[in-house]
Amino acid sequence: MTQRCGLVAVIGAPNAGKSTLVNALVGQKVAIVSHKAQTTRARLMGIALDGESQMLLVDTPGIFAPSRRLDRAMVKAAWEGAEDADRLVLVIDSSVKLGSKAEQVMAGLEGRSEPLVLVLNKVDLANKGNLLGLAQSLAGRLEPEEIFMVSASTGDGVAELKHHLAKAMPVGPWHYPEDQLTDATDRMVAAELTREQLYLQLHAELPYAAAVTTEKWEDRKDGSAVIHQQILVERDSQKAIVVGKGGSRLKAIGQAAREAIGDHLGRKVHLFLHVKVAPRWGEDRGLYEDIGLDWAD
Ligand SMILES: Nc1nc2c(ncn2[C@@H]2O[C@H](COP(=O)(O)OP(=O)(O)OP(=O)(O)O)[C@@H](O)[C@H]2O)c(=O)[nH]1
Ligand SMILES: [Mg+2]
Repeated sequence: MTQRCGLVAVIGAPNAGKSTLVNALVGQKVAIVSHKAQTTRARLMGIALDGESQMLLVDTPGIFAPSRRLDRAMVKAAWEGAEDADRLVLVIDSSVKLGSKAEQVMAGLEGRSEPLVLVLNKVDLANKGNLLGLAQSLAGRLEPEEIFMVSASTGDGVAELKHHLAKAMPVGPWHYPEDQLTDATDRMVAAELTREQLYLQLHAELPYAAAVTTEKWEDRKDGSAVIHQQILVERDSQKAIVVGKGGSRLKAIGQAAREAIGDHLGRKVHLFLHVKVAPRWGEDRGLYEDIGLDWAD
């Protein structure tokens, strides 16, 4: 059997469904997903197999106009993740009008030499007439090698996309064992799964002001894991919201995160969350490393 292995960069505006698509291609949840824009922060790789091909799928943060240092680091991670990819997959949310953010990403693609695959996502929500119009206008503009209409949520069209990418990968040995699904460590995935709950359970801007790190991890003889995580927020008032009345919100976040981490690890988890006010966590160099981002000047 001739093995193939290559890098596929998944790029697009915030909320287009990049992480959902990476999970669908991998066949298991490796990247966190929420209805809020800018959920993904660091570059994360999902590893998908199809026949003799191993595809290293780089899930990137949605690319947008950066203001904070954290935002700059996210944009940097997104474009660096796309460097030297064997294929660029541009994900467009076909259920909404093309916005300025999608335009920005397309402008950033100009002059790039990597072959482009266009994915019109969320077809389950899209109007069929608009979809064809969108496909036509983007085909003329971007000249992709192929266009796929998919629903990353329902899985519609995902297998066809996967076969196409698999065939496009260069011949070469697999880089990872066949049962490995991501390059992220369990500590990182565990912190991400807790952060996902902040996005799902807290309103408005709060999740953007928060970070999660795994502080301590102990594997017990009985097979369970004892995990201590810190939730960093910028202000006392935010801490009060995360903790909730009588600790109720933090308890709900902890319960859902514990289940998600347990599912990911396939064993029992004891999760301890601690909320800490760190007004300048966004300027803490060490923390960037913890969450998998390079420092941006
Ligand atoms: N109906 C529908 N919803 C989808 C589809 N794909 C993604 N979504 C939803 O769209 C929202 C954003 O999905 P994500 O995968 O987090 O999007 P993203 O592009 O990774 O976003 P950022 O990480 O913020 O850049 C979530 O609520 C998903 O459940 C789809 O095909 N159909
Ligand atoms: Mg994402």
